[in-house]
Amino acid sequence: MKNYISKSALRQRFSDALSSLYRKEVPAYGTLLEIVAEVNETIDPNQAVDAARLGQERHGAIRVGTANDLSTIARVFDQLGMEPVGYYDLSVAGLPIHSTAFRPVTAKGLEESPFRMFTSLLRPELIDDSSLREEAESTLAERNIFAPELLTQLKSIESNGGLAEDEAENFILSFLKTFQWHDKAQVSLETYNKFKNHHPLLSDIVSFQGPHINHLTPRTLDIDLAQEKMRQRGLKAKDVIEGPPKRKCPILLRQTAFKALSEDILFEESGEWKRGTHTARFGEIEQRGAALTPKGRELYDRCLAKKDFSDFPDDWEIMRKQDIAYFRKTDNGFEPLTYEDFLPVSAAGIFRSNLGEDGEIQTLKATANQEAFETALGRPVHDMFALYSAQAN
Ligand code: OOG
Ligand code: NI
Repeated sequence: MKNYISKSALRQRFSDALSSLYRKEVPAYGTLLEIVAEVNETIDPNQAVDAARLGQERHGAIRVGTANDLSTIARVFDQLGMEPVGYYDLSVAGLPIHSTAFRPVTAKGLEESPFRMFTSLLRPELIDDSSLREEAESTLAERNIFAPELLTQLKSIESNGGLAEDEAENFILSFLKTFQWHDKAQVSLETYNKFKNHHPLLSDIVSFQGPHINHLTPRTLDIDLAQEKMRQRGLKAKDVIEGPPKRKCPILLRQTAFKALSEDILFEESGEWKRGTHTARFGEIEQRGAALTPKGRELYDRCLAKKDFSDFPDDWEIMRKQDIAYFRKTDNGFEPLTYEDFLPVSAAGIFRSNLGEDGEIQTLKATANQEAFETALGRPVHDMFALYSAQAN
C-alpha cells in the first residue's frame, strides 16, 4: 500500500506554497512578514500563547462567483483538512456577498497547521440592475477557475481515500493556479468599468480568469507595535485597527492592513489591448485573543456599536466566572481558548479600505440567507460556538 500524506501536512505545504507565491507577486507582503517576525521575537516565548504555531500562522481570502466554484473548492479544502465554519452575512455592510471560513476544526488540526481561508460567494440576486446581473452571470458561467488536472486529481483522491506522498507536490501546484493573479482581464475595459461603477466587488469577482488571492495575514503578538513598524517601513497602513481596543486580556481578533495596490491590467477590445488598472491585493496582520461565548459576543457587539468597552471586564477570572469567554483547564489553572474565526464588522472595514470606499457604507436591501449559502456549498457550515464549547471545560 502507498503511503498517504496527512491532511495537516498537505495543508501546511499548501500554506507555505501560497505564501511564497504571494511574496513573489506582492513584495510588500514580504516586508509585512519581516515586521511580524521582528515583533514576535521581542515577546517572551514562555508568555506567548500558541507559541509553537505562531511562525507558520496565517489566513488568506478569496471571492468566488458561482455555487459550483464554492462547492468544488470546499471539496479541495476538505482534502487539506479545512471545513467551513460559520456563516458571515456581509450584505449588512453593503457588500453583495456572503462567506464562510475554511479551517481545521480540531485542537490537533489547529496545532499541526492553523491555516484558514475566508471564502466569499457573490450574491447576484443583490445586483438590482438586471442586464448587469445577467452579464455577470454569463461571464462567470464561461470560466473555469480550476485546472483540469486538479479536478482529475481530486476525483482520484476522493475515491482512493487519500493522496500519495509523491503526488502531493503536483496536487498543490495545480491548486495554486486557482489563486494566481491574472494581468489580462477576461472582459473589455468598458464592461469592467460598468461592473466597477455598480460595485467594485463585482468587477473584482467577475472580470478575471480566476479568483486571485486578495490578501494573506500573518499573526502577530503585538499589533500596535507592528502597525507602527508598518508606517516606519513605508507601508500605507489603515488608520484604525479593526476589532476590540487594546486590552490587558485580549479578546477575539484585532486586524489592520496596508492598502491595496493599484496594478496594471490589459483589457482586450476587438483584437487590441487597452491598458487599465485594478485594485485588489493587499496585506493584513492580526492579533488573536480569547474566543467569546454567545453571551460574551453579544456584549462585544453592544460595546462595538457604542464604541465604548468600559462594560467589558478586562480580567480572566471575571470573564470565566461570568461565562463571557471559553476556557480550558490545564495543570496551571484555566487558559482561554484562542478565537479561530473572523468578525464581519472588521471584515467590512478591511473590505472598504481596500475598495477605495473610505466613506459611508452603501446600504443593500438584503437579509442573511444561510440556507442558500449552504445549498451552494453542498453542506452545512459548522456552528463556531459548538466547536469552542466542545473544546472548553
Ligand atoms: C475578505 C475580508 C475578510 C478578514 O480578515 O476579516 C477577511 C476579503 O477581503 O475578501 O479576510
Ligand atoms: Ni483577512
